Amino acid sequence: MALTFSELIEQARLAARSVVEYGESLVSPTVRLGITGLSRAGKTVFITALVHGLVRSGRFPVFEALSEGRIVRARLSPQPDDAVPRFDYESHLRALVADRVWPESTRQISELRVVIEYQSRSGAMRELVLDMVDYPGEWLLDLPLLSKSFEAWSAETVEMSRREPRAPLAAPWHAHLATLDVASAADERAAIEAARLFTEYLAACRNERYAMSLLPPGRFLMPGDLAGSPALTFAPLELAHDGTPPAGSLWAMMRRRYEAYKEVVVRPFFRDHFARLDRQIVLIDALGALNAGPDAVCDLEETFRSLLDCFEIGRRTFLSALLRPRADRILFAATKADHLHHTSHDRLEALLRRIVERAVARADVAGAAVDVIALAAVRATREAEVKRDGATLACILGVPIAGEHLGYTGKDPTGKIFDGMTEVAVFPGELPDDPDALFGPGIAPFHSLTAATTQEADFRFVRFRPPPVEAAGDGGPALPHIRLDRALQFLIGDRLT
Ligand SMILES: Nc1nc2c(ncn2[C@@H]2O[C@H](COP(=O)(O)OP(=O)(O)O)[C@@H](O)[C@H]2O)c(=O)[nH]1
Ligand SMILES: [Mg+2]
Repeated sequence: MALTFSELIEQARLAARSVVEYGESLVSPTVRLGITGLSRAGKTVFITALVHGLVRSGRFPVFEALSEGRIVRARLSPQPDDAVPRFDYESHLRALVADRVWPESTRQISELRVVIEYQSRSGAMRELVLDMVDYPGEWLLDLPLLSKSFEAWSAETVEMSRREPRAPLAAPWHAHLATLDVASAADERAAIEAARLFTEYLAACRNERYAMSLLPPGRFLMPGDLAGSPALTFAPLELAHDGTPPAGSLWAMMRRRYEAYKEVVVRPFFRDHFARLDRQIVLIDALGALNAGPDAVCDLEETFRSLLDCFEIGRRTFLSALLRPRADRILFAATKADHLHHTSHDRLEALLRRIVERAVARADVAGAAVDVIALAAVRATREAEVKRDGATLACILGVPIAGEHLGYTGKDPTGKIFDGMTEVAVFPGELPDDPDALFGPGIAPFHSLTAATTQEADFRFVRFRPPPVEAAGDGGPALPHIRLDRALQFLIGDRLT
């Protein structure tokens, strides 16, 4: 791929910064860990629980440096980038522990630095600086746009919106699209209306009933500080052919704004954040997709392919210019595993592995170690066996959030509404032994809660309140979790030996 002049400048800049950061990392070894995932995947909860566990020495038996007693202390420290908001650890922790509510959702990038003082295996005292960068997965999924023309993106987006289950959700936008003459004079009102209807279509796909994942451009759903800006006032067009738009036409305007979006939004994100990450964890709410149904699970698979493309783009385009290889470990994590009985945790992991493996087979992530895990950063449930009609069901116990119900009330008038105080036992369903049972043409799709009544659905996932905090020996209160220590070991364990 030939590089343009501005791309060459950018590579030079990246390389220069890389040299500076490399020099700094010799003085104090640093790991920049990216934490990403679509909105509500569990990023905020993950970082809060991870930092809490490090700072207060949580129960992390699989995290070797801690279980071997080599971590002397972990402390928060001022972050390196002044222009990035700080991750509000203290408020999030207070919500979880003191109020037993989930932290408020954030819609921005943020950063937090933890310094880990430890003893190396050889006995020397050392420090590892861990910089955590929390950024929306929606922004990551924009990276493939960098190498896509407006015309190609339009064709692809319109085509996808004509497929089930997206088509009915796209109807109002399609109706408007049909009235547009792409060669006519550029009209700001038409652009605003098209962008509004297109954004509404994306938001409808994202709604938990459908839980679609692959919905670029990411800033349309996660605008950050760009809401209302002209760089976001565009939409795909129905174009008969490739080629050059007539000067002054609607087509020309939309194309210019699409290119502006890439220049002012996507490229700086890539350069200032993504290209600097050493390690990456991608959080996925696979249970949300299961709740929504087979279409959402298939969509998740396509999303993975796109995600891995992003990592590939990162490597192919910039690797040569960098001193040290970036993102040499990538962990895909299915979150909220506490919604399942432990008998299904391995199956959830197998399901994720199955999705990721197909995507890895197509992407070139050579040089990066990729793994998958099913975890719960904060475990909100306990387990219990419940006898019903002579059978024993593997259930979970927890306090559902006030207002939660099993099944959508419209379809299930008997669906009970929870009060937020009472502990209940729920049979969440069992994941199949063979993940293939959930995929593919010719395979009977499973019944989702969205489409079926509570009794018919194969899976029932309700949201629980955070757990009461257990008192731990000396390190203060510890938050229960599932496999958080394994994630930590994979992500930074090798840097603490
Ligand atoms: N039971 C349980 N729920 C979780 C966990 N992590 C996240 N959640 C739920 O998912 C929601 C979104 O999590 P959050 O961390 O804010 O997602 P973000 O948008 O990716 O930062 C929370 O409000 C919780 O309801 C977990 O470990 N266990
Ligand atoms: Mg968040």
